[in-house]
Amino acid sequence: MDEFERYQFDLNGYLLVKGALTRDATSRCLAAADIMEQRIASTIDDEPHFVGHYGLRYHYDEELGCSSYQTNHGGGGLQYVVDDFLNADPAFDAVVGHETVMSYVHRMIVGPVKIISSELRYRHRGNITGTHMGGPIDARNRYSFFGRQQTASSESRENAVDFDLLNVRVLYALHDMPEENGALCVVPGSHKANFHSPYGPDPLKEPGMKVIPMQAGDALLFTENLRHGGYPNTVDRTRKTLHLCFGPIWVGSQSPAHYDGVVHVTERAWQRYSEAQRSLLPPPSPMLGLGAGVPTSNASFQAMRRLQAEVEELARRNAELERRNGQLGGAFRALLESIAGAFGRALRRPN
Ligand SMILES: O=C(O)CCC(=O)C(=O)O
Repeated sequence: MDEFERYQFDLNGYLLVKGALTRDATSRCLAAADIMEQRIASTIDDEPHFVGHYGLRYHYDEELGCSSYQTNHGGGGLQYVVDDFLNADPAFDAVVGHETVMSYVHRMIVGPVKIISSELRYRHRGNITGTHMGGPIDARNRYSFFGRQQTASSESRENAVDFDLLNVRVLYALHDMPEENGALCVVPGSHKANFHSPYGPDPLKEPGMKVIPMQAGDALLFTENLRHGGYPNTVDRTRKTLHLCFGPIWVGSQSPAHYDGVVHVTERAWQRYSEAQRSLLPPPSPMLGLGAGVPTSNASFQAMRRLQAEVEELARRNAELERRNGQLGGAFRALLESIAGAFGRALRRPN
């Protein structure tokens, strides 16, 4: 990140890195996304499913190691979001520890970083991503400019950085993405706004909204604090993009599939990764994020279901006991009152 980029990133809240991913890596990722598309579309309503953060209904595909949901923020067209897509195909390994992007990420986050979410998005004709973020938001997404260079206590002074972000989002364009193909849009500078936007979620209704057309292989980095959304896709081509979030190593998952937990890495993907790539991800584990119980197999899914049913039953019994407790308390109070009354009357009775 040179001084021009640093200035622009601080000023606007985003940075467009042209041609970040090689042509070859980009077309391999696009081919993988194309192959997955039909499978995602035809299974998204299937079992097993679980409910993630924000109440999103996910279908877990054990073979791909991905969890998907569909959404429609408006505009009519559908959007499929595939969480943990990195597991699905070796082509995506190119964005795990991608050198060009990591060199920027390391200038924006203090200390060791990791991937806190990975999403493959398919946005169909008519789809809009509602505008969100911007203004005074919680620390996990807030833009923090330290004001003078700082180092992580466990690292050398060479790694001094100006920014102190907990969430840097990187969007890779897998094909050329002009405005009409549903390009990402942002309100430059909104990461420093002191008020929430009163304009609502329709990106077409917000003055100051800037659409960022991209070409295949470009990477757009932005602070999650930046107000952003997806412009309407008005053409037949489905827009396909890869989205990664990076944070300090101690930050929880940003993905609604395992919010505040850890991202899901399959054994197969882990075996493909180099040591440098592994340092950006947690080791494989059953997909039991803290935010939602996510199965890794039908057997564990059934076990999870049983546990959930048990918890629900215990909660029901607890509520019943509390109700009875309340009744008993009432009866006991009534008894005490009647004893006190009888006692009082006895005392007042003339001898
Ligand atoms: O790609 C889009 O349309 C919106 C993406 C987005 O909201 C995000 O990556 O946070």
